[in-house]
Amino acid sequence: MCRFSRILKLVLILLWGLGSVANASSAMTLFKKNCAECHGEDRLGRMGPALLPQNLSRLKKAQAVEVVTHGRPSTQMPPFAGRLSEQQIRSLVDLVYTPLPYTPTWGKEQMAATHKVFIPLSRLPSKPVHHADPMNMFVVVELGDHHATILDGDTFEPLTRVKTHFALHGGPKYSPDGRFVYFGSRDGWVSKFDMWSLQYVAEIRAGINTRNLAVSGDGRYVMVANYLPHTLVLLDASDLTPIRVIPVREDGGKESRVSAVYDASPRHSFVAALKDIPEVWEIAYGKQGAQAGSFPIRRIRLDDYLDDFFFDQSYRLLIGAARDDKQGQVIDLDRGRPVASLDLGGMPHLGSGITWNYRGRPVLATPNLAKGEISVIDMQTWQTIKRIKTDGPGFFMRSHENTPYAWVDVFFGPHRDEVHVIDKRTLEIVKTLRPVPGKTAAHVEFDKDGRHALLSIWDMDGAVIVYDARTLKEVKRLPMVKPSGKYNVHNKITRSAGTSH
Ligand code: DHE
Repeated sequence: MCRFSRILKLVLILLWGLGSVANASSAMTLFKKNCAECHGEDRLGRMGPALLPQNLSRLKKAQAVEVVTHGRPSTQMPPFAGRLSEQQIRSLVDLVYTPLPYTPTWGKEQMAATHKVFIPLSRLPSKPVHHADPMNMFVVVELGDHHATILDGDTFEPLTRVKTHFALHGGPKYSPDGRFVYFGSRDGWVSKFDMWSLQYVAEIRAGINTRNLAVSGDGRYVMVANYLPHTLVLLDASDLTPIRVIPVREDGGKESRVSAVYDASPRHSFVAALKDIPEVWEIAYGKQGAQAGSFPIRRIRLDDYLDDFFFDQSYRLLIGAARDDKQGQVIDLDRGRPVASLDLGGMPHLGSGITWNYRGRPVLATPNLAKGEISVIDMQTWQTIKRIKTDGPGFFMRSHENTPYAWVDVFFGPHRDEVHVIDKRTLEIVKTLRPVPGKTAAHVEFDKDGRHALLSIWDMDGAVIVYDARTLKEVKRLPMVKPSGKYNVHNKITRSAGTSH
Protein backbone atom coordinates (compact mmCIF):
# COMPACT_ATOMS: atom_id res chain seq x y z
CA MET A 1 0.00 0.00 0.00
CA CYS A 2 1.42 3.42 -0.94
CA ARG A 3 1.89 6.12 1.69
CA PHE A 4 -1.10 8.13 0.44
CA SER A 5 -3.46 5.11 0.68
CA ARG A 6 -2.23 4.38 4.22
CA ILE A 7 -2.92 7.98 5.28
CA LEU A 8 -6.35 7.86 3.60
CA LYS A 9 -7.16 4.62 5.42
CA LEU A 10 -6.12 6.12 8.76
CA VAL A 11 -8.24 9.22 8.15
CA LEU A 12 -11.24 7.03 7.24
CA ILE A 13 -10.81 4.91 10.40
CA LEU A 14 -10.56 8.08 12.48
CA LEU A 15 -13.69 9.53 10.89
CA TRP A 16 -15.56 6.25 11.38
CA GLY A 17 -14.43 6.19 15.01
CA LEU A 18 -15.56 9.78 15.56
CA GLY A 19 -18.85 8.95 13.84
CA SER A 20 -19.47 5.99 16.17
CA VAL A 21 -18.68 8.10 19.24
CA ALA A 22 -21.04 10.82 17.98
CA ASN A 23 -23.76 8.21 17.29
CA ALA A 24 -23.32 6.68 20.72
CA SER A 25 -23.51 10.06 22.39
CA SER A 26 -26.61 11.10 20.45
CA ALA A 27 -28.21 7.72 21.27
CA MET A 28 -27.40 8.38 24.94
CA THR A 29 -29.05 11.81 24.70
CA LEU A 30 -32.11 10.18 23.12
CA PHE A 31 -32.12 7.51 25.84
CA LYS A 32 -31.95 10.10 28.62
CA LYS A 33 -34.82 12.03 27.09
CA ASN A 34 -37.15 9.16 26.18
CA CYS A 35 -36.26 6.05 28.20
CA ALA A 36 -34.38 6.96 31.39
CA GLU A 37 -37.44 7.87 33.44
CA CYS A 38 -38.68 4.25 33.35
CA HIS A 39 -35.51 2.24 32.70
CA GLY A 40 -33.02 4.40 34.65
CA GLU A 41 -30.29 6.62 33.23
CA ASP A 42 -27.81 3.82 34.06
CA ARG A 43 -30.09 1.27 32.23
CA LEU A 44 -30.34 -0.76 35.45
CA GLY A 45 -34.15 -0.52 35.59
CA ARG A 46 -36.70 1.52 37.54
CA MET A 47 -40.43 1.04 36.88
CA GLY A 48 -39.39 -0.61 33.60
CA PRO A 49 -36.86 -3.45 33.43
CA ALA A 50 -33.06 -3.16 33.16
CA LEU A 51 -31.96 -2.78 29.53
CA LEU A 52 -28.67 -4.62 29.20
CA PRO A 53 -27.54 -7.24 26.66
CA GLN A 54 -27.44 -9.91 29.40
CA ASN A 55 -31.16 -9.29 30.07
CA LEU A 56 -32.20 -9.21 26.42
CA SER A 57 -31.02 -12.63 25.29
CA ARG A 58 -34.57 -13.75 24.41
CA LEU A 59 -35.28 -10.67 22.29
CA LYS A 60 -33.76 -10.39 18.84
CA LYS A 61 -32.67 -6.90 17.77
CA ALA A 62 -35.37 -6.78 15.08
CA GLN A 63 -38.00 -7.57 17.74
CA ALA A 64 -36.57 -4.85 19.96
CA VAL A 65 -37.02 -2.37 17.09
CA GLU A 66 -40.67 -3.51 16.86
CA VAL A 67 -41.15 -3.03 20.62
CA VAL A 68 -39.72 0.51 20.60
CA THR A 69 -41.71 1.37 17.47
CA HIS A 70 -45.07 -0.08 18.47
CA GLY A 71 -44.88 -0.47 22.27
CA ARG A 72 -45.36 -3.69 24.22
CA PRO A 73 -48.85 -4.89 25.09
CA SER A 74 -49.43 -5.53 28.79
CA THR A 75 -46.69 -3.21 29.94
CA GLN A 76 -46.30 0.53 30.35
CA MET A 77 -43.97 0.57 27.28
CA PRO A 78 -45.43 3.17 24.85
CA PRO A 79 -45.00 3.23 21.04
CA PHE A 80 -42.35 5.66 19.76
CA ALA A 81 -43.40 5.58 16.09
CA GLY A 82 -44.13 9.17 15.04
CA ARG A 83 -42.06 10.57 17.92
CA LEU A 84 -38.70 9.13 16.84
CA SER A 85 -37.37 8.38 13.36
CA GLU A 86 -36.48 4.82 12.28
CA GLN A 87 -32.82 5.79 12.50
CA GLN A 88 -33.24 7.12 16.05
CA ILE A 89 -35.07 3.95 17.13
CA ARG A 90 -32.32 1.80 15.65
CA SER A 91 -29.65 3.79 17.48
CA LEU A 92 -31.53 3.34 20.77
CA VAL A 93 -31.73 -0.40 20.17
CA ASP A 94 -27.98 -0.52 19.40
CA LEU A 95 -27.37 1.31 22.65
CA VAL A 96 -29.31 -1.12 24.83
CA TYR A 97 -27.49 -4.08 23.25
CA THR A 98 -24.14 -2.47 24.10
CA PRO A 99 -22.60 -3.83 27.32
CA LEU A 100 -22.00 -1.38 30.15
CA PRO A 101 -18.32 -0.63 30.80
CA TYR A 102 -18.70 -2.51 34.12
CA THR A 103 -20.69 -5.56 35.34
CA PRO A 104 -23.41 -4.56 37.80
CA THR A 105 -23.08 -6.68 40.93
CA TRP A 106 -25.05 -6.84 44.16
CA GLY A 107 -23.63 -9.32 46.64
CA LYS A 108 -23.93 -9.85 50.38
CA GLU A 109 -21.53 -7.01 51.10
CA GLN A 110 -23.57 -4.39 49.22
CA MET A 111 -26.73 -5.77 50.81
CA ALA A 112 -25.29 -5.58 54.30
CA ALA A 113 -24.48 -1.89 53.76
CA THR A 114 -28.19 -1.18 53.19
CA HIS A 115 -29.53 -3.39 55.99
CA LYS A 116 -31.45 -1.60 58.76
CA VAL A 117 -33.28 -3.02 61.76
CA PHE A 118 -35.68 -0.35 63.01
CA ILE A 119 -36.91 -2.22 66.03
CA PRO A 120 -35.80 -5.55 67.50
CA LEU A 121 -38.54 -8.20 67.56
CA SER A 122 -38.19 -8.41 71.37
CA ARG A 123 -39.43 -4.80 71.67
CA LEU A 124 -42.58 -5.28 69.62
CA PRO A 125 -45.90 -5.32 71.53
CA SER A 126 -47.40 -8.69 72.38
CA LYS A 127 -50.84 -7.71 71.08
CA PRO A 128 -52.19 -5.39 68.38
CA VAL A 129 -52.23 -1.65 69.15
CA HIS A 130 -55.52 -1.32 67.19
CA HIS A 131 -58.95 -2.92 67.42
CA ALA A 132 -59.16 -4.34 63.91
CA ASP A 133 -59.51 -8.10 63.40
CA PRO A 134 -55.88 -9.01 62.55
CA MET A 135 -57.16 -11.69 60.15
CA ASN A 136 -59.37 -9.28 58.22
CA MET A 137 -56.93 -6.46 57.58
CA PHE A 138 -55.85 -5.36 54.13
CA VAL A 139 -52.68 -3.85 52.76
CA VAL A 140 -53.51 -1.50 49.88
CA VAL A 141 -50.52 -0.50 47.73
CA GLU A 142 -50.84 3.05 46.45
CA LEU A 143 -48.53 3.13 43.45
CA GLY A 144 -49.21 6.77 42.60
CA ASP A 145 -47.15 8.19 45.45
CA HIS A 146 -45.46 5.02 46.72
CA HIS A 147 -47.42 4.51 49.92
CA ALA A 148 -49.34 1.66 51.52
CA THR A 149 -52.58 2.00 53.45
CA ILE A 150 -53.40 -0.55 56.14
CA LEU A 151 -57.16 -1.02 56.14
CA ASP A 152 -59.56 -2.46 58.71
CA GLY A 153 -61.48 -5.07 56.70
CA ASP A 154 -64.64 -4.82 58.87
CA THR A 155 -65.11 -1.06 59.02
CA PHE A 156 -63.11 -0.22 55.88
CA GLU A 157 -61.41 2.56 57.87
CA PRO A 158 -57.70 3.15 57.20
CA LEU A 159 -55.58 2.37 60.27
CA THR A 160 -52.43 4.02 58.95
CA ARG A 161 -50.75 5.10 55.71
CA VAL A 162 -46.98 4.63 55.36
CA LYS A 163 -44.37 5.53 52.77
CA THR A 164 -42.96 2.57 50.82
CA HIS A 165 -39.90 2.19 48.63
CA PHE A 166 -40.22 3.10 44.94
CA ALA A 167 -42.65 1.01 42.86
CA LEU A 168 -43.68 -1.98 44.92
CA HIS A 169 -44.42 -4.87 42.57
CA GLY A 170 -45.90 -8.33 43.07
CA GLY A 171 -48.11 -9.11 46.01
CA PRO A 172 -46.73 -8.18 49.43
CA LYS A 173 -46.44 -11.48 51.30
CA TYR A 174 -47.57 -12.22 54.87
CA SER A 175 -45.85 -14.31 57.51
CA PRO A 176 -47.83 -17.56 58.04
CA ASP A 177 -49.52 -16.16 61.20
CA GLY A 178 -50.43 -12.95 59.33
CA ARG A 179 -48.62 -10.66 61.77
CA PHE A 180 -45.91 -9.38 59.44
CA VAL A 181 -46.00 -8.31 55.82
CA TYR A 182 -43.00 -8.19 53.47
CA PHE A 183 -42.88 -5.69 50.60
CA GLY A 184 -40.65 -5.97 47.53
CA SER A 185 -39.90 -3.01 45.26
CA ARG A 186 -38.84 -3.06 41.65
CA ASP A 187 -35.53 -1.48 42.66
CA GLY A 188 -34.67 -4.30 45.02
CA TRP A 189 -35.75 -3.14 48.47
CA VAL A 190 -37.37 -5.62 50.84
CA SER A 191 -39.17 -4.22 53.89
CA LYS A 192 -40.75 -6.00 56.83
CA PHE A 193 -43.79 -4.32 58.44
CA ASP A 194 -45.61 -5.24 61.65
CA MET A 195 -49.40 -5.33 61.13
CA TRP A 196 -49.98 -5.24 64.92
CA SER A 197 -47.92 -2.20 65.87
CA LEU A 198 -48.17 -0.60 62.40
CA GLN A 199 -44.45 0.09 61.98
CA TYR A 200 -41.53 -1.04 59.89
CA VAL A 201 -39.28 -3.62 61.51
CA ALA A 202 -36.38 -3.92 59.04
CA GLU A 203 -35.32 -3.35 55.45
CA ILE A 204 -32.55 -4.35 53.06
CA ARG A 205 -31.78 -3.86 49.37
CA ALA A 206 -31.53 -7.41 47.99
CA GLY A 207 -31.14 -6.66 44.29
CA ILE A 208 -30.75 -3.96 41.67
CA ASN A 209 -33.82 -4.82 39.61
CA THR A 210 -36.20 -7.15 41.42
CA ARG A 211 -39.20 -9.19 40.37
CA ASN A 212 -40.97 -10.40 43.51
CA LEU A 213 -40.50 -12.17 46.80
CA ALA A 214 -41.92 -15.15 48.68
CA VAL A 215 -42.14 -16.04 52.38
CA SER A 216 -41.62 -19.65 53.47
CA GLY A 217 -44.53 -21.57 54.96
CA ASP A 218 -42.62 -21.96 58.25
CA GLY A 219 -42.11 -18.17 58.41
CA ARG A 220 -38.33 -18.47 58.65
CA TYR A 221 -37.17 -17.32 55.23
CA VAL A 222 -37.82 -14.73 52.53
CA MET A 223 -36.71 -15.56 48.98
CA VAL A 224 -36.18 -12.67 46.55
CA ALA A 225 -36.26 -13.14 42.77
CA ASN A 226 -34.05 -10.76 40.80
CA TYR A 227 -33.81 -9.63 37.20
CA LEU A 228 -30.48 -8.01 38.00
CA PRO A 229 -28.14 -9.43 39.04
CA HIS A 230 -29.21 -12.92 38.00
CA THR A 231 -29.74 -14.21 41.51
CA LEU A 232 -32.17 -15.57 44.04
CA VAL A 233 -31.50 -14.14 47.49
CA LEU A 234 -32.43 -15.98 50.68
CA LEU A 235 -33.04 -13.74 53.71
CA ASP A 236 -33.67 -14.53 57.34
CA ALA A 237 -37.33 -13.53 57.77
CA SER A 238 -36.83 -12.36 61.34
CA ASP A 239 -34.65 -9.33 60.54
CA LEU A 240 -33.88 -9.70 56.80
CA THR A 241 -30.23 -10.65 57.26
CA PRO A 242 -28.97 -12.20 54.01
CA ILE A 243 -28.32 -15.93 54.33
CA ARG A 244 -27.40 -16.93 50.80
CA VAL A 245 -27.04 -15.45 47.32
CA ILE A 246 -27.86 -18.13 44.76
CA PRO A 247 -26.48 -17.45 41.26
CA VAL A 248 -29.04 -18.37 38.61
CA ARG A 249 -27.20 -20.10 35.82
CA GLU A 250 -27.29 -23.41 34.01
CA ASP A 251 -24.48 -25.93 33.94
CA GLY A 252 -23.10 -24.48 30.72
CA GLY A 253 -22.76 -21.12 32.46
CA LYS A 254 -25.66 -19.28 30.80
CA GLU A 255 -27.33 -16.96 33.30
CA SER A 256 -31.01 -16.13 33.64
CA ARG A 257 -33.39 -13.59 35.09
CA VAL A 258 -35.96 -15.04 37.49
CA SER A 259 -39.56 -14.81 36.24
CA ALA A 260 -41.02 -15.19 39.73
CA VAL A 261 -40.60 -17.13 42.97
CA TYR A 262 -43.45 -18.48 45.10
CA ASP A 263 -43.67 -20.37 48.34
CA ALA A 264 -45.02 -23.91 48.02
CA SER A 265 -45.78 -24.50 51.72
CA PRO A 266 -47.23 -28.02 51.37
CA ARG A 267 -43.94 -29.00 49.68
CA HIS A 268 -41.75 -27.06 52.17
CA SER A 269 -40.03 -25.41 49.27
CA PHE A 270 -39.73 -22.28 47.17
CA VAL A 271 -40.44 -22.72 43.47
CA ALA A 272 -38.89 -20.33 40.94
CA ALA A 273 -39.37 -20.14 37.18
CA LEU A 274 -36.55 -18.81 35.03
CA LYS A 275 -36.94 -16.39 32.17
CA ASP A 276 -33.90 -17.15 30.04
CA ILE A 277 -33.35 -20.86 30.76
CA PRO A 278 -36.20 -23.36 30.28
CA GLU A 279 -36.07 -24.64 33.86
CA VAL A 280 -38.04 -24.56 37.09
CA TRP A 281 -36.06 -24.62 40.32
CA GLU A 282 -37.40 -26.07 43.56
CA ILE A 283 -35.42 -25.00 46.62
CA ALA A 284 -36.16 -27.02 49.77
CA TYR A 285 -36.29 -25.17 53.06
CA GLY A 286 -37.94 -27.90 55.16
CA LYS A 287 -36.07 -30.54 57.14
CA GLN A 288 -34.13 -31.56 54.08
CA GLY A 289 -33.01 -28.03 53.25
CA ALA A 290 -32.82 -25.89 56.33
CA GLN A 291 -31.54 -28.29 58.98
CA ALA A 292 -28.69 -29.24 56.77
CA GLY A 293 -28.33 -25.52 55.97
CA SER A 294 -27.94 -26.54 52.39
CA PHE A 295 -31.18 -25.45 50.69
CA PRO A 296 -30.72 -27.98 47.86
CA ILE A 297 -31.89 -26.95 44.41
CA ARG A 298 -33.84 -29.40 42.27
CA ARG A 299 -33.87 -28.41 38.61
CA ILE A 300 -36.72 -29.42 36.35
CA ARG A 301 -35.98 -29.10 32.64
CA LEU A 302 -38.87 -27.82 30.51
CA ASP A 303 -39.76 -27.56 26.83
CA ASP A 304 -40.11 -23.78 27.02
CA TYR A 305 -39.41 -20.80 29.27
CA LEU A 306 -41.93 -19.72 31.88
CA ASP A 307 -42.80 -16.05 32.24
CA ASP A 308 -45.78 -16.58 34.47
CA PHE A 309 -47.20 -19.42 36.58
CA PHE A 310 -49.33 -20.53 39.50
CA PHE A 311 -50.15 -23.80 41.28
CA ASP A 312 -53.15 -26.04 41.69
CA GLN A 313 -54.47 -26.03 45.27
CA SER A 314 -52.38 -29.10 46.21
CA TYR A 315 -49.18 -27.46 44.92
CA ARG A 316 -48.29 -30.67 43.07
CA LEU A 317 -49.00 -29.14 39.69
CA LEU A 318 -47.46 -25.97 38.35
CA ILE A 319 -49.37 -24.27 35.53
CA GLY A 320 -47.27 -21.85 33.49
CA ALA A 321 -46.71 -20.22 30.11
CA ALA A 322 -44.12 -18.28 28.17
CA ARG A 323 -46.59 -15.57 27.17
CA ASP A 324 -45.41 -15.86 23.57
CA ASP A 325 -48.55 -17.09 21.88
CA LYS A 326 -47.49 -20.72 22.25
CA GLN A 327 -49.04 -23.35 24.51
CA GLY A 328 -49.11 -23.34 28.29
CA GLN A 329 -47.48 -26.15 30.28
CA VAL A 330 -48.59 -28.25 33.25
CA ILE A 331 -45.63 -29.53 35.25
CA ASP A 332 -45.98 -32.30 37.80
CA LEU A 333 -43.55 -31.23 40.52
CA ASP A 334 -43.49 -34.72 42.10
CA ARG A 335 -42.59 -36.41 38.85
CA GLY A 336 -40.37 -33.52 37.79
CA ARG A 337 -41.67 -33.20 34.24
CA PRO A 338 -44.34 -31.59 32.05
CA VAL A 339 -47.50 -33.71 31.95
CA ALA A 340 -49.86 -31.69 29.74
CA SER A 341 -49.95 -28.71 27.46
CA LEU A 342 -52.66 -26.08 27.44
CA ASP A 343 -54.34 -24.35 24.57
CA LEU A 344 -53.40 -20.87 25.78
CA GLY A 345 -52.38 -18.43 23.06
CA GLY A 346 -51.65 -14.72 23.40
CA MET A 347 -50.24 -13.68 26.77
CA PRO A 348 -52.09 -15.59 29.49
CA HIS A 349 -51.63 -13.97 32.90
CA LEU A 350 -51.41 -17.16 34.91
CA GLY A 351 -50.06 -15.35 37.97
CA SER A 352 -53.63 -14.14 38.23
CA GLY A 353 -55.16 -17.55 37.60
CA ILE A 354 -57.81 -18.87 39.99
CA THR A 355 -59.48 -22.25 40.49
CA TRP A 356 -62.94 -23.48 41.56
CA ASN A 357 -65.26 -26.46 41.18
CA TYR A 358 -67.51 -26.31 38.14
CA ARG A 359 -70.14 -29.05 37.87
CA GLY A 360 -68.08 -31.31 40.12
CA ARG A 361 -64.78 -30.81 38.34
CA PRO A 362 -61.87 -28.53 39.21
CA VAL A 363 -61.35 -25.76 36.65
CA LEU A 364 -58.84 -22.99 36.30
CA ALA A 365 -59.45 -19.62 34.72
CA THR A 366 -56.98 -17.04 33.53
CA PRO A 367 -57.19 -13.60 31.93
CA ASN A 368 -55.07 -12.78 28.90
CA LEU A 369 -52.90 -9.67 28.60
CA ALA A 370 -53.22 -9.68 24.81
CA LYS A 371 -56.77 -10.91 24.15
CA GLY A 372 -60.20 -9.99 25.42
CA GLU A 373 -61.02 -13.42 26.78
CA ILE A 374 -60.93 -15.56 29.88
CA SER A 375 -59.87 -19.17 29.28
CA VAL A 376 -61.61 -21.72 31.49
CA ILE A 377 -59.76 -25.06 31.55
CA ASP A 378 -60.81 -28.43 32.95
CA MET A 379 -58.03 -29.49 35.32
CA GLN A 380 -58.62 -33.20 34.76
CA THR A 381 -58.56 -33.30 30.95
CA TRP A 382 -56.68 -29.99 30.51
CA GLN A 383 -59.13 -29.09 27.71
CA THR A 384 -60.37 -25.52 27.36
CA ILE A 385 -64.06 -25.73 28.14
CA LYS A 386 -64.89 -22.10 27.46
CA ARG A 387 -63.42 -18.84 26.24
CA ILE A 388 -65.45 -16.09 27.85
CA LYS A 389 -65.31 -13.03 25.60
CA THR A 390 -64.60 -9.80 27.47
CA ASP A 391 -64.50 -6.16 26.38
CA GLY A 392 -60.67 -6.18 26.25
CA PRO A 393 -57.53 -7.83 27.63
CA GLY A 394 -57.54 -8.13 31.42
CA PHE A 395 -54.85 -8.17 34.10
CA PHE A 396 -56.40 -9.53 37.27
CA MET A 397 -59.05 -12.12 38.12
CA ARG A 398 -60.36 -12.77 41.61
CA SER A 399 -62.98 -14.72 43.51
CA HIS A 400 -63.60 -16.25 46.95
CA GLU A 401 -64.92 -19.59 48.22
CA ASN A 402 -68.07 -17.84 49.56
CA THR A 403 -69.16 -16.09 46.38
CA PRO A 404 -70.59 -17.51 43.16
CA TYR A 405 -68.88 -14.73 41.22
CA ALA A 406 -65.43 -14.15 39.73
CA TRP A 407 -64.43 -10.58 38.92
CA VAL A 408 -62.14 -9.67 36.04
CA ASP A 409 -60.92 -6.28 34.87
CA VAL A 410 -60.58 -4.96 31.32
CA PHE A 411 -57.22 -3.31 31.86
CA PHE A 412 -56.34 -2.40 28.29
CA GLY A 413 -58.18 -0.56 25.54
CA PRO A 414 -61.20 1.71 25.33
CA HIS A 415 -63.14 -0.28 27.97
CA ARG A 416 -60.45 -0.12 30.64
CA ASP A 417 -62.97 1.50 32.98
CA GLU A 418 -65.07 -1.71 33.08
CA VAL A 419 -65.04 -4.76 35.31
CA HIS A 420 -66.94 -7.93 34.40
CA VAL A 421 -68.61 -10.14 36.97
CA ILE A 422 -68.73 -13.78 35.86
CA ASP A 423 -71.03 -16.39 37.37
CA LYS A 424 -68.77 -19.35 38.21
CA ARG A 425 -71.80 -21.70 37.89
CA THR A 426 -72.69 -20.75 34.31
CA LEU A 427 -69.43 -19.23 33.02
CA GLU A 428 -71.44 -16.25 31.77
CA ILE A 429 -70.82 -12.55 32.40
CA VAL A 430 -73.76 -11.50 34.56
CA LYS A 431 -72.88 -7.85 35.11
CA THR A 432 -70.44 -5.25 33.81
CA LEU A 433 -69.62 -2.45 36.25
CA ARG A 434 -68.28 0.92 35.12
CA PRO A 435 -67.62 2.69 38.41
CA VAL A 436 -65.81 5.83 37.12
CA PRO A 437 -66.19 6.39 33.38
CA GLY A 438 -62.82 7.02 31.71
CA LYS A 439 -60.71 5.77 34.63
CA THR A 440 -59.08 2.32 34.73
CA ALA A 441 -60.85 -0.01 37.15
CA ALA A 442 -58.72 -3.01 38.11
CA HIS A 443 -57.70 -5.60 40.67
CA VAL A 444 -60.27 -6.98 43.06
CA GLU A 445 -59.70 -8.60 46.44
CA PHE A 446 -62.34 -9.98 48.80
CA ASP A 447 -62.58 -9.56 52.54
CA LYS A 448 -62.16 -12.54 54.85
CA ASP A 449 -65.71 -13.90 54.52
CA GLY A 450 -66.11 -13.04 50.86
CA ARG A 451 -68.92 -10.61 51.67
CA HIS A 452 -67.26 -7.58 50.13
CA ALA A 453 -65.17 -7.06 47.01
CA LEU A 454 -62.68 -4.19 46.93
CA LEU A 455 -61.88 -2.68 43.52
CA SER A 456 -59.19 -0.12 42.61
CA ILE A 457 -59.62 2.97 40.48
CA TRP A 458 -56.07 3.31 39.07
CA ASP A 459 -55.77 7.06 38.98
CA MET A 460 -53.79 9.70 40.89
CA ASP A 461 -57.23 10.93 41.94
CA GLY A 462 -58.32 7.33 42.46
CA ALA A 463 -60.17 5.25 45.01
CA VAL A 464 -60.78 1.83 46.47
CA ILE A 465 -64.46 1.03 46.01
CA VAL A 466 -66.06 -1.49 48.36
CA TYR A 467 -68.90 -3.53 46.84
CA ASP A 468 -71.41 -5.81 48.47
CA ALA A 469 -70.26 -9.06 46.85
CA ARG A 470 -73.83 -10.44 46.72
CA THR A 471 -75.87 -7.46 45.46
CA LEU A 472 -72.91 -5.96 43.51
CA LYS A 473 -73.88 -2.53 44.93
CA GLU A 474 -71.29 0.01 46.09
CA VAL A 475 -71.11 0.40 49.86
CA LYS A 476 -68.09 2.68 50.36
CA ARG A 477 -65.54 4.69 48.39
CA LEU A 478 -62.13 5.47 49.89
CA PRO A 479 -60.03 8.10 48.09
CA MET A 480 -56.53 6.75 47.28
CA VAL A 481 -53.58 7.67 45.07
CA LYS A 482 -53.51 5.17 42.19
CA PRO A 483 -54.19 2.15 44.37
CA SER A 484 -52.92 -1.01 42.67
CA GLY A 485 -53.20 -4.31 44.58
CA LYS A 486 -55.08 -5.06 47.79
CA TYR A 487 -54.15 -8.01 49.98
CA ASN A 488 -56.35 -9.55 52.67
CA VAL A 489 -54.48 -11.29 55.50
CA HIS A 490 -56.86 -14.25 55.92
CA ASN A 491 -57.31 -14.97 52.20
CA LYS A 492 -53.57 -14.92 51.60
CA ILE A 493 -52.43 -16.99 54.57
CA THR A 494 -55.16 -19.61 54.06
CA ARG A 495 -54.30 -19.74 50.34
CA SER A 496 -57.86 -19.05 49.21
CA ALA A 497 -58.54 -20.57 45.78
CA GLY A 498 -59.94 -17.23 44.61
CA THR A 499 -56.77 -15.20 45.04
CA SER A 500 -53.04 -15.30 44.29
CA HIS A 501 -50.67 -16.79 46.85
FE1 DHE B 1 -47.17 -7.41 37.61
C1 DHE B 1 -47.93 -9.40 40.31
C2 DHE B 1 -45.31 -9.93 36.32
C3 DHE B 1 -46.58 -5.52 34.83
C4 DHE B 1 -49.07 -4.91 38.90
N1 DHE B 1 -46.73 -9.30 38.19
C5 DHE B 1 -47.09 -9.91 39.38
C6 DHE B 1 -46.44 -11.17 39.48
C7 DHE B 1 -45.67 -11.33 38.35
C8 DHE B 1 -45.88 -10.15 37.54
C9 DHE B 1 -44.80 -12.52 37.99
C10 DHE B 1 -46.61 -12.16 40.62
C11 DHE B 1 -45.61 -11.87 41.70
C12 DHE B 1 -46.14 -11.98 43.11
O1 DHE B 1 -47.30 -11.71 43.36
O2 DHE B 1 -45.35 -12.27 43.99
N2 DHE B 1 -46.17 -7.67 35.85
C13 DHE B 1 -45.53 -8.80 35.52
C14 DHE B 1 -45.03 -8.69 34.17
O3 DHE B 1 -44.36 -9.57 33.55
C15 DHE B 1 -45.47 -7.42 33.61
C16 DHE B 1 -46.50 -7.68 32.50
C17 DHE B 1 -44.35 -6.58 32.98
C18 DHE B 1 -43.45 -5.93 33.98
O4 DHE B 1 -43.32 -4.72 33.91
O5 DHE B 1 -42.90 -6.61 34.83
C19 DHE B 1 -46.12 -6.80 34.83
N3 DHE B 1 -47.73 -5.53 36.98
C20 DHE B 1 -47.34 -4.95 35.84
C21 DHE B 1 -47.86 -3.62 35.71
O6 DHE B 1 -47.68 -2.81 34.75
C22 DHE B 1 -48.75 -3.39 36.86
C23 DHE B 1 -50.20 -3.33 36.37
C24 DHE B 1 -48.42 -2.10 37.62
C25 DHE B 1 -47.13 -2.17 38.38
O7 DHE B 1 -47.20 -2.31 39.60
O8 DHE B 1 -46.08 -2.13 37.74
C26 DHE B 1 -48.51 -4.67 37.67
N4 DHE B 1 -48.31 -7.21 39.27
C27 DHE B 1 -49.01 -6.09 39.61
C28 DHE B 1 -49.72 -6.33 40.87
C29 DHE B 1 -49.40 -7.64 41.26
C30 DHE B 1 -48.50 -8.15 40.25
C31 DHE B 1 -50.65 -5.35 41.56
C32 DHE B 1 -49.90 -8.39 42.49
C33 DHE B 1 -51.21 -9.04 42.17
C34 DHE B 1 -51.78 -9.84 43.30
O9 DHE B 1 -52.94 -9.60 43.62
O10 DHE B 1 -51.12 -10.71 43.83
